[in-house]
Amino acid sequence: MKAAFEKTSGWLDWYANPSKPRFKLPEDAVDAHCHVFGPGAEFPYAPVRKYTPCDASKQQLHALRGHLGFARNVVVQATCHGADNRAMIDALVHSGGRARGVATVKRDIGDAEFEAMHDQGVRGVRFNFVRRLVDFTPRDELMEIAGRIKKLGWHVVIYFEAPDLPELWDFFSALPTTVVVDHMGRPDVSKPVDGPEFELFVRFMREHPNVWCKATCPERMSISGPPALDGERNAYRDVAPFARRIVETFPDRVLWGTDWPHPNLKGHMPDDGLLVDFIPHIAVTGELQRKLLVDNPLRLYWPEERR
Ligand code: 0GY
Repeated sequence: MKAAFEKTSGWLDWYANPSKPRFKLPEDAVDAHCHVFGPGAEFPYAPVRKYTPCDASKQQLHALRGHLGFARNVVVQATCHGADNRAMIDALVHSGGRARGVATVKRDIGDAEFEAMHDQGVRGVRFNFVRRLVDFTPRDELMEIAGRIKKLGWHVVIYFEAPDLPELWDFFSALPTTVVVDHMGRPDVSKPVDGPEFELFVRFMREHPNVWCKATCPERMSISGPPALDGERNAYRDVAPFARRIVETFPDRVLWGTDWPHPNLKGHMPDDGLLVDFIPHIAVTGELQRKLLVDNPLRLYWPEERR
């Protein structure tokens, strides 16, 4: 197993030998937010990018899936590859049907390319509003893309940070598709879970039944951080109330993913086994876990298999 996780050096490397989670994932669980990087020699990084990752290949992603106990992946295009989706699509087409994807596209994309992507397993596009990751894209361009992907039955994934929600609210409200929010809209977890900032996000979901949310990335938001090296596996406690609130309020519109290989992360690299052990702290019943990990992602990404 060790060789499968062997990594390149350079930028803050992903955690090489993740522990085995104690939490046993339900059968057919989906890691609904993860990435591949390169390998750069085969799939070069975008000439204009905000960070350069170390390589993280499809084989390594597939090995991690098995190690943690997931059955499937949703591979999300990362900004370091820009709108060149080849590495992500390569991971889909070599997954034996166990991966679906979310792409980044530009306005000039042709219908034939959209259709080819659909056949390869893409089911959504990602609009990124995080200023440290991307330059500004005009809203009319994004709205035009959203209108086109609606016809394919795809959804829009949005990534933004909590202070920007008021300004983006109207644009998000006008999106004509299912909309999936990355990482709970990046709340500041030093603020109260029932304070005005997170209340606004909860209201946003409540008022928009087409909006889903990934209860992901505690490692990016946590101030308390991972556990000390004392065998304690209850990590990222300060994020749990936020994720738990979303999972319990909107149980049919939440997803979960590892975010492996954790792009652009400063500070510490999470042990993906520990991240999986975070799940029962945010989805505390078997039914909530099953919705979060199996029913919801299958409904969104593999609707043809709906049981
Ligand atoms: C994430 C988070 C980040 C990066 C990206 O596409 C990306 O580069 O998504 C981040 O830096 O917060 O979702 O993986």
